[in-house]
Amino acid sequence: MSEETKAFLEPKETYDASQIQVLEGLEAVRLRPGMYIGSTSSSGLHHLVYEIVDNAIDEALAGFCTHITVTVEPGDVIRVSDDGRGIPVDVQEQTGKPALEVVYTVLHAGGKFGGGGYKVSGGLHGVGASVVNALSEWLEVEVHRGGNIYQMKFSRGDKTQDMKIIGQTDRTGTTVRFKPDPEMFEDTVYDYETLHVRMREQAFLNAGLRITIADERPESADREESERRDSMCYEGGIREFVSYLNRSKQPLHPDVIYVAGVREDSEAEIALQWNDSYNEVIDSFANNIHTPGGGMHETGFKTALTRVLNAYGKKTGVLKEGESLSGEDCREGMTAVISVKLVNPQFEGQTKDKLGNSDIRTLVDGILQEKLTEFLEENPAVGRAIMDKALTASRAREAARRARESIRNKSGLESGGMPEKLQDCNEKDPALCEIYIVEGDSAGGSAIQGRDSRFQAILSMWGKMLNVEKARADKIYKNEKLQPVITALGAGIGEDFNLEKLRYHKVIIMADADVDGSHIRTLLLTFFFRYMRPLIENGYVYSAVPPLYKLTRGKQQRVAYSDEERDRVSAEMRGDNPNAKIDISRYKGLGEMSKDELWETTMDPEKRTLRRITLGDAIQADQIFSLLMGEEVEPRRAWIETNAKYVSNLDI
Ligand code: 28F
Repeated sequence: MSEETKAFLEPKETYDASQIQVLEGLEAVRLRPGMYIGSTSSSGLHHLVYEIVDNAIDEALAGFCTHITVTVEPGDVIRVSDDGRGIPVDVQEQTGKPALEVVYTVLHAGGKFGGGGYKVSGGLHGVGASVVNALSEWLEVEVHRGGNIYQMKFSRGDKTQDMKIIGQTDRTGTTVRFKPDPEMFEDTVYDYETLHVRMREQAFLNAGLRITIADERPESADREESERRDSMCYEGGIREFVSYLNRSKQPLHPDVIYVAGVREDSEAEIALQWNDSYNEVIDSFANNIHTPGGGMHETGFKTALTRVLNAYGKKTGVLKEGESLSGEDCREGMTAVISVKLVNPQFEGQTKDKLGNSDIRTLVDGILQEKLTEFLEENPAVGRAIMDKALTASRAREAARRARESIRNKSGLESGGMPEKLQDCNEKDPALCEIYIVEGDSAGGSAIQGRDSRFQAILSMWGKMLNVEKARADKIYKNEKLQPVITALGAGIGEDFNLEKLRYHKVIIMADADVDGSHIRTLLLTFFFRYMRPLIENGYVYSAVPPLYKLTRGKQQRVAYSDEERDRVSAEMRGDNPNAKIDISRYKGLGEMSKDELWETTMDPEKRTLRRITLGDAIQADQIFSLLMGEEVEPRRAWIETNAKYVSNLDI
């Protein structure tokens, strides 16, 4: 052991008060992991990676790191590497320990220490490296700094190897490897696509930073792919983010509009572009943290946008005396990314995904007011295109209002007049009622016979559904396929949507696990997302999970919902008799299940699995939908190609 290493090891022998505190700190993480990473489900598992990457990004924000690499190694071990300055290794006066050790063992002592970066706190974010350490079966960190390579190891948060020098180097940077603790997580398998989406988002938000992600796991039964690798670097930052979000749409003006500004310790940047679709997409971030709940930055953006466009319309004479555009008119077909950086972000709401700092509203409003006005004056052709879009939107909204009114009046007259395709339940209390929206008449038939009619209603849907993307709101309200859904749910639509009138507190989509099934699911989710969003936000939408396999041994029958379960159940049924013949058949669709099978496997509240649809699922469906229905051929072809593999996997 070198003298230098010895010097580092020296103080740790003293078991002082601060060390006791450290132990208590990480113990708390293992006792209540959800408090620190949200959950111990797959989302929490992925969160571990984001925590480590966040630290590397802070080093990039401070101006010292240009490349971050995230690798999924065999066995779902994660390796994250950066080319920053390397975490400091000198012994700290207060603790008597190397800074590196403190970063990995003291709660809330992550890399959030100013130094040019922004303090990121609140919500689940920035809880730091020590939380990842506490929740890892093992973790090792290697720092290249000052010519030396330092290494340190831990297990479940406890140090298993003191920091030592293991070699020499001519570069600087930090590398962390960890294996999430299977004792702490329900599932320890990483999903490459989930990590990819997140890393791409971070690359867009940090212009010029390169993030590489690689999958080194061998291919598995569930995953055909191995050795995937994606390297992302966007010099244009959020401008390119907007182009990316609009990739399957027709833009109404060639260049993405970009405005930015700074005030005191806060800064904001906004990129936006209109396309010929009817929906608005606003993705907002505070300190690189996604805020799907919106908040002050979005409010400032919306108010200023409406004000600027109205003023511009008046000034150019496009808007006549007494005419005005609503906020929604202005945002129809608009895709925007708002990214703000501030010192003390307040994340509010139940899911802590809403920014509460009101001075940010003023900042965003001010920047947009000044810079967008200027932009429109300098780019009259773009201004004209935006005004045309907003005016058409305004007229269509008026037509939709009239159509909606006629729906409202009708349902008032034929009070309770329910659609023909609805087999309602007897119970009337919405909290106790469920509605299954079933694809196909034969599946619908089995569901009607198999259900518990006391509280389960069935609505069959069949045939090709309306293309929600291309249709205007007024057409959607009158559409014959969607009308029964609207009427059966009873809560109205769009601006009229009223959760209190909802007739069922479980809206369950039951569709096959094939291409047609996923098509109908995507359509319905997109429809709910765009026109009944509170339904999803309040957790009322579910997906039924029908089994994939039927296993038969003599008179004994079981079902399995995944390949893994099929193998497990088959082994169980075989028991000690290795020669037993087990017949395994694959369910081709809901339609081929008997009413009893359907009830037992998919509808009986005692036995079934329901998957609650999250806003994230719906946003994804909405994106896939735009891609499938949009004008652009190339992204659509790419999606079908990628998913064809998935589909053929399913059909084996
Ligand atoms: C793979 C994950 O965690 N990278 C990091 C740094 C660099 C510094 C730092 C981090 C200083 C005293 C806490 C270096 N030189 N990648 C990473 N790179 N943290 S985390 O400082 C942390 C504080 O204790 C760093 C000078 N200043 C800061």
